[in-house]
Amino acid sequence: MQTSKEKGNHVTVDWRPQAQVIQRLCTPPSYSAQPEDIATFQKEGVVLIPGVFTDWVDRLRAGLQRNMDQPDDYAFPCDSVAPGGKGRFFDSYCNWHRIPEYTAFLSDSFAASMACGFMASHSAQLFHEHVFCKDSGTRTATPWHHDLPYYCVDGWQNVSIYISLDFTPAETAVRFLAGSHRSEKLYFPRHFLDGSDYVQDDPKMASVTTLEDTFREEDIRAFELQPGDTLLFDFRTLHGTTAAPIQQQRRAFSTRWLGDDMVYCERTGETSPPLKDLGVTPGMRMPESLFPILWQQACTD
Ligand SMILES: O=C(O)CCC(=O)C(=O)O
Ligand SMILES: [Fe+2]
Repeated sequence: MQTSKEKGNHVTVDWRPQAQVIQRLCTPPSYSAQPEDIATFQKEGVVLIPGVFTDWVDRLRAGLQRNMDQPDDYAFPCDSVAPGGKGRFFDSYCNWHRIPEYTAFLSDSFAASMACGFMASHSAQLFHEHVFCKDSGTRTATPWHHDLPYYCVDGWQNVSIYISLDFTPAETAVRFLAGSHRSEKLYFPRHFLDGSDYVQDDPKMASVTTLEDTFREEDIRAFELQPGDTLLFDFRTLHGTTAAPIQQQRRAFSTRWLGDDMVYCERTGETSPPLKDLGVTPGMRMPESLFPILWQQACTD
């Protein structure tokens, strides 16, 4: 059996945030979502909000640069270009408390409030951040997958807020299968290095690798992205990319959010992030000491 280490992933520093960092977080500002954007997100499982985080692009690029310059100083760096392949496909996650630009984004941007509104939740709990960089020349496709089966959480009220940090033509941007978040099917997670399925012994899960060819063109949502353009998508929405070569570096900063009904669950195999010893049992909310609730909706009823 191949482990995630052989697939480019490695564990470096402890991912756990210190209590002091959580205590220092401020109450972030509030965001007024357009009802039509929420409706698109609920119906399609993805919505593009142009330019909404343009003001954060320079700071997030600086944070990502730290992450990439010294990858082993941060948790879970991963390189997903196969040996001998061109370019670089880097990702890393669970470093929001170590990289000041990421911490500032969570504390001072309206991301938490935005997440709360789109999830139709009373609260927004931070799961983690996840950054991506494909360098020019990279031909490694992001394999089609959805994020929920990678995670040790389950439920319906969730969202990823994915901020593009570079101009990205639609051809190489992450693309989505509209409506797939409602299918109730779960597919095995896949390694980004080679698209192979994780080894999981769950009879309820299927392999998406054989399905890709059946996706209807009219259901694919692919967007050209400017820096600051932001995609909000459900943890269940299938997404991936083509293998078209990257012409110019394309970076992205994503935060993953849990709404009221999201609870800890145990998967039958490896999860990503590989979070251990959380002190909770299946069905419980994720512990706030590690996954802070950054937004609470004012109670109106
Ligand atoms: O940027 C990419 O190619 C992959 C992004 C992705 O899979 C995610 O944000 O969940
Ligand atoms: Fe993903």
